[in-house]
Amino acid sequence: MIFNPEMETMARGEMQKLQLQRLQEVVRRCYENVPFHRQNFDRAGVRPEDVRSLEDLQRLPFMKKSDLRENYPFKLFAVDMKEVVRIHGSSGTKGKPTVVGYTKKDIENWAEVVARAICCAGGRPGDIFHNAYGYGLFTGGLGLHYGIEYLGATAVPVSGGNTPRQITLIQDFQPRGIAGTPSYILNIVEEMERMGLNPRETSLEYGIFGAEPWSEEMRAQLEDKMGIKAVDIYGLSEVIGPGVSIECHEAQDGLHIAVDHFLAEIIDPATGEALPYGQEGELVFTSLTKEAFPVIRYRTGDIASLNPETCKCGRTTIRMSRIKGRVDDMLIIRGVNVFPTEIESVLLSFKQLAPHYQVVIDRDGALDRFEVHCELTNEFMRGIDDLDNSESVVNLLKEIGHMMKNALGVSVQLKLNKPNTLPRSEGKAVRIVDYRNKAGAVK
Ligand code: DLL
Repeated sequence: MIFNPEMETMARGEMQKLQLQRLQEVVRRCYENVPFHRQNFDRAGVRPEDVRSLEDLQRLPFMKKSDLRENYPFKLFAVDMKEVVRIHGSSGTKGKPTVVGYTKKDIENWAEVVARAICCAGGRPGDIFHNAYGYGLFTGGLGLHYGIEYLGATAVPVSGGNTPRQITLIQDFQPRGIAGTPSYILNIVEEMERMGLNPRETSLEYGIFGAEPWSEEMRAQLEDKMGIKAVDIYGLSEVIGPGVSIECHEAQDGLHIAVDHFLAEIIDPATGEALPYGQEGELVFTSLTKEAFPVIRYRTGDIASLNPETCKCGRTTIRMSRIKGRVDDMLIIRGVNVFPTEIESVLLSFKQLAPHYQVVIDRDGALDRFEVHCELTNEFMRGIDDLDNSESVVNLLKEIGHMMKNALGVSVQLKLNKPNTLPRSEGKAVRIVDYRNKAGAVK
């Protein structure tokens, strides 16, 4: 089911006309109402009337996360505070949180794009929907929640954590759909297995997973263990929250962007130059309809590429690839660029390993030392008393090391741990632990 066929299947030329009209309006509103934007435009020597075509977008200056911090909390809002009905933000692990605001209309648009997203994933009105995203300042919980209601489905607002209760509610309420971070959903699956339940035997048919990078191999494991279709949902609070883009259950091949609300570009992160379709680079978004907190050319820090081809599901919307990782999370191991998702792809192709891992970085004299910590499965551990002196462990280490070297182009130090030793997440998983600057620091 396509929730909003008019927007989701509009001919490309028509959509571009609508985008241009909305772009011109948002640029004018930003220039007139937000001193930051006016100064940013003036510095770049452009004025709102210079935007005459979609290509002119490239003349406009970028916005970065630091602009949000410098204008904390409300200085980037483009409407009077009386019109702001909700605030969300990021957790702010690196200093002040970043804060975003919504008008009534923004909340309605957001609910609509999330309703579209749920349909894209295979959901429909009347579904019972288990929402395991955290409720609070984080956009995941409330973002999904309003979309579920807008669709005419039933929201179960369980939030993250208290895993045994989640399992009871799944058994008792019989939901068709579930949402959460892939790492937390795996946690639920593991707990079910520990309780002697078969996660394939629930009522669940589809899962909407995102808010953190994850790999095709992780999808295969989740689909197999749960007997569901798993799709990738993307979004960020600065742009709106979840629902900026999502895969369709028919193709599971790229995430459909809600292009009537969000204009995407890919740029070279080093030079800021726009890159053509198909080429990988940093995703940049311009919000076309947001009232309280519009963004113009916001640099997300996320690495992806764009694909303009019409999808087999019938949607004409531009699709983005799965996020490879964040620019900040790219590891440079002896000169080779490596994203944690690439490490994940290799680890999850070994059935002897559980789908949990962390990359630990430390200083070794003048050099950085990278260690990939992973966990063995209970099945593999049966019959092994001493991890350090087991021939099958030594052989497995060799095999993984070999495959890592082939896939990444560099060898990494591997550390195999006993089952259930690495930390489990209730929200976004911590994949990189960086001890180089501070003891115990987490990236
Ligand atoms: O994570 C919004 C969200 C909630 C998306 C629920 C999907 C589902 P923030 O907390 O602002 O917002 O974090 C945004 O998370 O810039 C990406 O780096 C990362 N991210 C979000 N979705 C994905 C995804 C929410 N599907 C940041 N794949 C973004 C990879 C993702 N990374």
